[in-house]
Amino acid sequence: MKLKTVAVAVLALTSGFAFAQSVVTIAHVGPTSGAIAHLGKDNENGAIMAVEEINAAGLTIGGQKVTLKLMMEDDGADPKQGTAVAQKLADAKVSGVIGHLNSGTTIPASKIYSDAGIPQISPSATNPKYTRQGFKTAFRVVADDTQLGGTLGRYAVNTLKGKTVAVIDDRTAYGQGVAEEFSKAVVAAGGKVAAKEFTTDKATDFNAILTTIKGKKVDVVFFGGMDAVAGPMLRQMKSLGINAKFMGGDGICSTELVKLAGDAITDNQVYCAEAGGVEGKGKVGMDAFKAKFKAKFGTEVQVYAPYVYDSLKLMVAAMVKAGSSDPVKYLPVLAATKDYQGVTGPISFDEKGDIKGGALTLKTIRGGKLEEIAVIR
Ligand code: ABU
Repeated sequence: MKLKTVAVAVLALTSGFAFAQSVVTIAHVGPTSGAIAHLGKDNENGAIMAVEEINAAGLTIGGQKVTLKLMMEDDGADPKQGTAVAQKLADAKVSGVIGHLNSGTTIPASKIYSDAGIPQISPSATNPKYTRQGFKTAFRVVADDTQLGGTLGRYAVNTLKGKTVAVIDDRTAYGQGVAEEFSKAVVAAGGKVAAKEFTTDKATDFNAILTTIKGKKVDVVFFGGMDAVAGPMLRQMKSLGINAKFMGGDGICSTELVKLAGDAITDNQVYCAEAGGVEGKGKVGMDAFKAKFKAKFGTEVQVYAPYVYDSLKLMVAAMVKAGSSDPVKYLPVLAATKDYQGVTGPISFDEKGDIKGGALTLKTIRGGKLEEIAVIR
C-alpha cells in the first residue's frame, strides 16, 4: 500500500499531466456571458450533468478511484477571449476540453490544444475547417456546415419551391461558412441568390439590409448566424412587411428563438436544422435526457446540451479503456471511438476527428414550438 502511494506520488511529480492523481480535470468552454449566454449555459449544463452522473456512479481509471472535476470557462463567443481561455487550460494541464461552442472560438483555440497535446471535442462548432487543420487532438460530434448549408439550400428550392433567395451572414466563421454552403446548394438546385448582405453577431438594427432585400421580392431569406440576432431580425422583417420564409442553420434552431422573435413568427415560416438527430428507438434515450435535464435545471434543452453530455462521457470512456487520463495514452483510444452509444446516437470518428455519418434534424416552428420535420443522413 505504501509502495503504491509512493509510486503514485513519483508519477505525479514526473508527469506533466495529472494522470496519476485521484482528481482528473476536464474543462468545458462556451459563451456563458453575452448575447448567446443561454446557449453557452445550455452546453455547460450538459457537462455538469455528465460529470455529476459519472462521479455518482464511481469512476476508476487504471485501477485507481478517481473524482472527475469540471473546470467551467467562459469565452464570450469571442475569438480573442477563446484563445486566452485555451492558453489558461493548456497551462493548467487539463486532461481534456469539451468545447468551444462557436466555430469562431473553437478553430483558433484548437491550435493551442493541439500544441499542448490536449484532446478537444467540440459539441457544436460546425465550420468544416476545425477538423481539417491536421490536428490529431480535434474531434467533433456533430455534422458540419457543408451538410447543414447544403441540405437547407436544397430544401429551399426543392421543397419550399423558393426560386429566389436572399442570404445574410454575421461575418463569423460559422455564419459566413454556412451561408456560403447554402448559396452554393441553392444555385446547384436551380435557384437564384438575388441578394447577399451581411451584418455582425452584435447587431440589432437590420432595417437597411432588410429594406434592400424587400425590394428584391425574394421567396426565402437565409441567415447565417445565431438566434440572438435572428430573433430581432424576424421582428424587423414583420415590421417591414416581408413575408418570405426564413431559414438558418443550427445557430438559430434553439428554443430561445421563439422568445426572441415573439409574435413575429408565423407557422411554417421558419426552417432550421440541428446538426445531429436521432430516430426510432434512439428517441427514447434523447427524450429521457431532455426530461432529466428539465427536471434538474428547470429549462428546456436549447440545442446542444445532449451533445456536450455525450462528448464528455465518451472522453471519460476513452480514459477508462486506456487505463489512463494521460492524453498521450488515451488520445489514440479516443480517436478509435467506434459505435459509442450516446443519447445523440452512435458516435464513431473518421480520420479527421469528425463524426461518421452525422445526421441533421430539419425543423420548423409551429404554434410557437420547434417541431421536427425529418432526420436526414
Ligand atoms: N454551429 C452553430 C453554432 C456554433 C458555430 O459553429 O459557430
